[in-house]
Amino acid sequence: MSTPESGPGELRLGASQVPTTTEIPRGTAPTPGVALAAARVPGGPSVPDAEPIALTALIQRYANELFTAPPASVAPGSATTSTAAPAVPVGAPVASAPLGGEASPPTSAFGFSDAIALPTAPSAPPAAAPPAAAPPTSAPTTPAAPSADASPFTSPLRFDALGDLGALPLISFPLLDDTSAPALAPPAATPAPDHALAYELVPTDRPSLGPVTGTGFDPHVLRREFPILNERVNGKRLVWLDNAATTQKPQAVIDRLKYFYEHENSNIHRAAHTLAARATDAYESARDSVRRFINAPSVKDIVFVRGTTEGINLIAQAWGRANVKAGDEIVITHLEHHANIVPWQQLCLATGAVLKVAPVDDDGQIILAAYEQLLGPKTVLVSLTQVSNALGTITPAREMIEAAHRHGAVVVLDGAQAVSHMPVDVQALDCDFFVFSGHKVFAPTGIGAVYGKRALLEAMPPWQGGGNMISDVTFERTTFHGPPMRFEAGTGNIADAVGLGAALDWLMRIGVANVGHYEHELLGYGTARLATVPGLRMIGTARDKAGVLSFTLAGQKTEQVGGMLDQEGIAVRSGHHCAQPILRRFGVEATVRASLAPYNTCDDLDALVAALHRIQVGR
Ligand code: C6P
Repeated sequence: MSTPESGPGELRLGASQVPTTTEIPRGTAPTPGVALAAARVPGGPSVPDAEPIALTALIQRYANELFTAPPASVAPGSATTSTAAPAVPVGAPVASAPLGGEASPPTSAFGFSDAIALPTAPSAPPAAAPPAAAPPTSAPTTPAAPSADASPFTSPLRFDALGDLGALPLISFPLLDDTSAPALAPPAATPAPDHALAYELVPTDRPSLGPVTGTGFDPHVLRREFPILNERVNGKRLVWLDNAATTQKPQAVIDRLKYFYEHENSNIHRAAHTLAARATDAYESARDSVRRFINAPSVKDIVFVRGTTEGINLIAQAWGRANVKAGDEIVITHLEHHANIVPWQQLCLATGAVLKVAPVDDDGQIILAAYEQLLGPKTVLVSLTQVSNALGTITPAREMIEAAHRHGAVVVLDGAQAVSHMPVDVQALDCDFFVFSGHKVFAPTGIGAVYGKRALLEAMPPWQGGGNMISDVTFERTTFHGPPMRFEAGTGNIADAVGLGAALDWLMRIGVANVGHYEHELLGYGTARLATVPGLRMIGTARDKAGVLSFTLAGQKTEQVGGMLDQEGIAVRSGHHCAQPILRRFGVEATVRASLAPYNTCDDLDALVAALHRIQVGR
């Protein structure tokens, strides 16, 4: 295909120019283990907010007593491997060191408790938790025998006591730097299903496609973990090809949510009772799953948000407002989802900065030379997608980040469409921020994460104010926690964060690289089969693509095609995919988009192609 060297588009959005719409010219060329129930002072005073200094002194005194007290008892059989830290049963409430001769209430293994304000303390720890039902596991054949107290889903991580809290080290405790954390032990009660084993040696049903077996992966086995795939829609087998919009959830995630609500549900970081400790452990354990999934250096670098949209808005508001000024330049690409356009436009409008757009060629690939020409001394930020949701293009993110860094710009990587298709290593990519949504990677909706380099996060002001993110509030002033809590104001989506952790653990067990290899085969198969449909135009023909087959059908409206496919039980998305600029780059307002996940098979694509043939011949 031809590759026009069209010039870069440029949006000038000075504060005085406030367009209601933005036009981009067509063809322009995207102490370990110590449970800090210390804050709870048996019989202690309730402390009014207006006395922060007295409160600080009080807490510091009790905290000091706590940390000179003997460590909590070591639970036999604990999964904890550290010799430095007293072991705590996974997910179980932690018996804290006695204060004043009385046992403190159970506290999260992560050391969160802000029970200071409670006027009285129980004279003994609460009764043991009711016996937990045998927890569900993602592998029905796996024995599951948790102890009554131990959530099978939490990991024995620890929070540092009184680390670098700064102003008021009383209530919550900084996340351990993972390099010093005890090695993670898999939850003893739920050995991971051995996907590699399960998927070995299963012959593909399309041998001509190449060896699916070579990936050690069988989609037919994987499908059994997704109950929704047994649904019938309009009397037909459900063919779910709308994965770029949202992925389906494996049994492991469904079970994890159920377990949370049946055994752990509580608010987190802020109570002295057993369920708060369980919920806090589950939530913080999920944060560590995110860290491992994207290879971030520390859990301190992971902020939970609602999803990619909220994550990018967080960066635009918190980092952007503090660092972008009139005349600065922000570079995005023509491939971006609206979530990676609009927040930057808003920032430009507020600050007088200028938005620039890196062009793509006729295959939907970034024109690197044109991108590099956009970079200069005024470039303060580059924000790009790793995979286009509308075309499937995989951008040369590493190269683009490197180029941006040569000009001193900060780089945001939108990983929404990447995380389910390819391994992500934020340290190898060297992006400054990375954002993704859980629901696109087999986790629930309403939860996602922002990774940020530590120095950037620490220098950023909070973007929302409220509970959970403060270390002290008076009517005169407020001091904030460090990251990540500084950016998690209010009660978050606790259960779904736990579900996200379960989804990522599940995917890591399968191996994202295995998924990527398999989907690559599937994409090639689908592309070839779709080419047989009369009047079909593929939109997005990049050399490197992931997961997306976007097309138009001559003589058919995309929404009608979507409706007709639905009649056949086939779910695709038709429309502009919240990426209008890139579709207009190809002269269309909408496409039909089939998007892939590892549970899709050649049969799914055959069903799609057969239905499209029928549509085109009017049957
Ligand atoms: N794309 C799609 O059907 P949220 O909605 O916050 O989870 O994700 C926003 C987003 C950001 N970037 C990219 C590349 C995306 O694909 C999306 C979401 C969905 O393509 C819903 S519009």
